[in-house]
Amino acid sequence: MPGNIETIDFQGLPALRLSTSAGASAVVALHGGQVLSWVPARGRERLYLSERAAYDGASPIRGGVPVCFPQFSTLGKLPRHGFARTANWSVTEQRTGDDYALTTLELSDNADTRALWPHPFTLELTVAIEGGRLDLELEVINSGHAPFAFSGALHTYLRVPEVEECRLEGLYGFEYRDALDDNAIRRESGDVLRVESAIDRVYHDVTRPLLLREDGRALGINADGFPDVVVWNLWEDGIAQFADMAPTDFRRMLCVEAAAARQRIELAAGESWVGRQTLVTL
Ligand code: TA6
Repeated sequence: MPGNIETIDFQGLPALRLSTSAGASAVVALHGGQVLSWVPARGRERLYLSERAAYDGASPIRGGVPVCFPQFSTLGKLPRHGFARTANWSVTEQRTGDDYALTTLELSDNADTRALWPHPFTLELTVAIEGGRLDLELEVINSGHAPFAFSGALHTYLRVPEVEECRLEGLYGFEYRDALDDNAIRRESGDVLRVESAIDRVYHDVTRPLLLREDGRALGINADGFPDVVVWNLWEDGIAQFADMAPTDFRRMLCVEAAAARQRIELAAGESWVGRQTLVTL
């Protein structure tokens, strides 16, 4: 049976469910162009999605892979993480084959976005599943007549059985900004990063694939185009400020984000940029 893509109602919001003959699946909401679920072939759910997430069609959905654009976090005057994750995207492509399923969603400037950020643009997010892989590709197109600069991320919430038993490998030697310590700039000295308290770091110019080991499994986390990697877990004290997360949810998630956070990316009129994140079960 070839791959399949169906339109579904996910908690009252329109979404696409992608599935393959090998048993992989993903759910992508049109709200925010947000991947909400990914199950690799012969695997289990690999993305965290809060049971307390809001599906009101206006708020950001807590979990999955929010698209942060044209601003990462509070690095500018826009709402935190920009407006793409709360906008309604449209489906422009759906493709399936014997063992894959792919869809592309699009967001272009409109009166609401221009009121916040006066630039014509188009975003295209392509989501593809095949076997044990999830491929995400974000294309940013400057469709205007003037240059613009943006920051952003694929803000991936990985689902883990117990965050304290996770080991993230590959960040050794990279410089990072510690958002929890007055934005101090440090260098990762360990081969393995373990999360045993709150962490909110932007690792700069990460040129190596990462490996998340947990529960006897490994997940490859590769990025292309995005120069930075953000690692975030808000831990026990921090989670109290999030009404859309259960108090113990910090143990079930770890954000490993493909980001352009340190420096904004400049795009000349008519230019486009592509950033990717690939997750692969090993
Ligand atoms: O990517 C990490 C981060 O910037 C944290 O500082 C925290 O703000 C997190 O994103 C979640 O932001 P949100 O606006 O989704 O609550």
